[in-house]
Amino acid sequence: SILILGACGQIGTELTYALREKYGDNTIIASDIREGNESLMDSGPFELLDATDYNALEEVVAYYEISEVYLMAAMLSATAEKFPMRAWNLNMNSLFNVLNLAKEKKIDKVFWPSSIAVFGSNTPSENTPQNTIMEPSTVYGISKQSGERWCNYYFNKYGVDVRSIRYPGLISWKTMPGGGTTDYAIEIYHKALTSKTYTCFLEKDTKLPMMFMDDAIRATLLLMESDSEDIKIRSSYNLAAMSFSPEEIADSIQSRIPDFNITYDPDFRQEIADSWPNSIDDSQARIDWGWKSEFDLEKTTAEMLDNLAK
Ligand code: VAH
Repeated sequence: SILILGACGQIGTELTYALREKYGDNTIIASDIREGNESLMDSGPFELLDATDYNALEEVVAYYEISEVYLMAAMLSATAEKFPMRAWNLNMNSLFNVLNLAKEKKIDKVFWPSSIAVFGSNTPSENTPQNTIMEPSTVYGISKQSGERWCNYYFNKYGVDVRSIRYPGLISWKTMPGGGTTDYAIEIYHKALTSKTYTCFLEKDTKLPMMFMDDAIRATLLLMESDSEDIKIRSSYNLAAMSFSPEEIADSIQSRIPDFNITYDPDFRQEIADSWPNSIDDSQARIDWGWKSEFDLEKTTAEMLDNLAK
């Protein structure tokens, strides 16, 4: 069976739903440091679990005969800047726990999310290549870059089947966002429907790589179901769908809600966003395991407004 760590998070929640849909509710064990929303808690087995506690993790893996782990527990970019050592501890020790379980052959396969946050201000910012300069300037980015190096090491040294994707900013409606710099692209839809106005914490021309959650979940399952020998990258794959600025997402909302308006009041997250690329080259993922995005900004706005309006 499959264990999801951080199952109550933005990606974890949707991965849990998708995996339960595909493989059956009782083969997917959701876990997190806290309980999740009702529909998650009602949809199958759940364990309260601290991903940094190796012994507790080992017990759950043995009890449920886990063969695959999706490690979705982490502290994201904005929050990590406020608590650097807590972020490093959570992001890295949870990864070491899962990689070591795989090294000890207690599990067979690992998914671990990286991020466009591994890139820094001197990385080529347009169509950022799979292999390029990476000098991340955020705690979160440093933890993701280091995590990628460890994944690659465990694959090369111990044959651990760990697979990873550098997610862009993810847009979803099933959960509230938590501590990300790209969260403005979620909050803006909620505000468009409730108060028809949004004060954006990034400048209007801050272009960032983004993706609708359905694309991200489909990519994750596609990667995890691919043959191991097709996976040439064991650090983490670039993945892309679209790039837009706050001004552009506001325009796409105004085309459906004409009287929606946006103002800009940048905060500390501007500096984080400025260090990240504008767009990503994901040709290696397309070649190695047939990736192709399906949601552009217009489709994303339609999905977000339709589902949030219900
Ligand atoms: C964050 N949503 O903002 C995450 C993601 C690329 C952004 O890593 O920290």
